[in-house]
Amino acid sequence: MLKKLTALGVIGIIILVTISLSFSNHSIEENIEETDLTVQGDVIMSTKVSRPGCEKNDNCYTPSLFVIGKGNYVTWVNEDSAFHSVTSGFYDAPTNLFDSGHLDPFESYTVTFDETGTYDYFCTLHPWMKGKIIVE
Ligand SMILES: [Cu+2]
Repeated sequence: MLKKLTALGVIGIIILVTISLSFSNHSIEENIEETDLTVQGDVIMSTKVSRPGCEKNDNCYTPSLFVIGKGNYVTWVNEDSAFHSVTSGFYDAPTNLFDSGHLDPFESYTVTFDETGTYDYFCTLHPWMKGKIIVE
């Protein structure tokens, strides 16, 4: 009887340890996934660009001019605390080639450029925000 109880106890402990280990493994995996999801942006919308002024230093989008090869992509990351957009064309003349819509803080947006050319873009919320992609 005592042996049976001891055996049951040992089995119980093994089960508990297995369960707790699987939980801790799970949380470690989640942390790694979150780290992997941190997007490295090519072009950043940095803090305070939602107020006029950044256009004087041409850094509303950083860098405001970005050159890539044909077939490559550009990722924008909104590192500001305000909404911004990445919209092709100019504020008074959008070209409808791409439009991120309103990007939340720390949201990213990626566009692949398959054709060479110069692509101007702007922010629909802040007319002074302008940038340019050159695809070679
Ligand atoms: Cu903006």
